[in-house]
Amino acid sequence: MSHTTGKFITVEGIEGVGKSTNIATIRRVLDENNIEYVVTREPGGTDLGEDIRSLLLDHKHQAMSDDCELLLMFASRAQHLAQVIMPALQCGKWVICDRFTDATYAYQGGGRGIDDKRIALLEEWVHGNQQPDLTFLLDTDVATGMARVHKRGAADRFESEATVFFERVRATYLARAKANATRTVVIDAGQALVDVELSIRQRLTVFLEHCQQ
Ligand code: Z5A
Repeated sequence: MSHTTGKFITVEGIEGVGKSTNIATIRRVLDENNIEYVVTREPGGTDLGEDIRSLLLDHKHQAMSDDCELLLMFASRAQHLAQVIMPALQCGKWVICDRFTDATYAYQGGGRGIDDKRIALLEEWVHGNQQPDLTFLLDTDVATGMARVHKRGAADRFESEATVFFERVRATYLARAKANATRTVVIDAGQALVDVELSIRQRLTVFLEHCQQ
């Protein structure tokens, strides 16, 4: 989102890769650099978006069609952009967002099989060419991610998908990272947490130096 003063950082990956855990590292680095930021997530991030999130994750809605799921993701995103993301960036704050449109390509595109062209239409409608400035894709094998999540307890509607679904999601994320290499940093999230944190810190420091030039 280059016309704004704040920077937009997204964190992506399959479930259990450590997105929430590692957002704490990003926060620490921004705090050390006296940068004001907001932390938010998708689906969600607003009262309305959190209600949409509940619909999306609830097992009650097993019959939800793939198109309905896709449209709800973008409905939540439209509200999030209008109410949280754009106002923050426009007043110079940075935004750290747990998932954004890369997740839609990965889950609704790769996972569910919706054609990328249809997702691109909604992307263009909802946020045009306004893209994250920096994306951390935390990547590890599906078994590792799932084992971490399953320790936590009851699975939601997405977490109950089969391994093959998450294999497709992961492959789509990696393909998108290659196609968007200027903004995407792939981090090996299978490493010990201390090493993941170090990798993120190093890459974010490089990004900060670049922003100050
Ligand atoms: N979704 C979608 O389909 N389309 C879209 O466009 C968007 C989203 C935006 C909700 O997302 C669902 O929405 C998501 C995709 C879909 N469903 N799935 N699956 P979410 O981000 O809220 O849900 P999630 O991916 O399940 O998040 P999560 O379970 O909270 O995972 P996480 O944030 O990546 O992991 P974590 O909570 O930081 O860590 C999990 C555990 O692993 C925790 O105990 C950590 O201490 C541990 N951990 C983390 N890193 C390590 C390392 N390196 N070593 C050992 N242990 C670790």
